[in-house]
Amino acid sequence: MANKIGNKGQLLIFTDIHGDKELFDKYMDLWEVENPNCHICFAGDLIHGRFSPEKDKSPEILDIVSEYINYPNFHPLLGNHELSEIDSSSYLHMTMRKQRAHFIRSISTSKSKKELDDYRKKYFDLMCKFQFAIVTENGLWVSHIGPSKKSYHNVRDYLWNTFESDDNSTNVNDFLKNHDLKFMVVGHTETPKGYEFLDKQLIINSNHHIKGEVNNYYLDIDLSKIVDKELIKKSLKTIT
Ligand SMILES: [Mn+2]
Repeated sequence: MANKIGNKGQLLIFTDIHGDKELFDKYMDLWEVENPNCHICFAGDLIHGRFSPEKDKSPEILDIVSEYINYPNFHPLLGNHELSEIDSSSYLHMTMRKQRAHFIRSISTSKSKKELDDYRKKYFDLMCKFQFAIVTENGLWVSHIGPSKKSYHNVRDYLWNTFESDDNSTNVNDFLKNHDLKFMVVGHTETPKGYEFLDKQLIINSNHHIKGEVNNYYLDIDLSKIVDKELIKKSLKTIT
């Protein structure tokens, strides 16, 4: 369910790429692939372009992810968009029918008709390997969405809560306390600035377009330091 990361080196965190290959490439360039102490995490929603269909490069992104999926310092996490593709029993699978149909179209745009089924299976199997969360030895939890006010019965329910409809600061604090953790980083929710601190939770948007402005935030965290709000604030960076 959650990958564990030690207290050496650095952790890069990005969220909600949504098929933007240009941005994905820029973020990948920041990663030292062969350095086992340089970890990279994509915290959900790599796929399903939100903007124009012709700009959706989800299959090309997954092709690159498949090259690194077995690297111990590469951590793609499930978002609601990946979950809608791989969990046919989930509510997301039904409600995100349009995005799923679009995903098939984007595969058929980049692959030949003959290869379509093979690639659909390849991407399905690949996304099944994505974890729900990562936990670091210095006390950080990273997932696509935080715990919900509603009780959750299984980890799948974890991907339901949204910032807009559910002030969950009590739940976040309880969750962190119960699991002996210090801070939480999530994506999913678009925030006006491109990031938002809610007590011990940071929401970041690494593919952020609002009113013509672009503020793409990510984190570059020193894993040897104690995690607190100050460290997270210092670790917040932006790319244009
Ligand atoms: Mn999401």
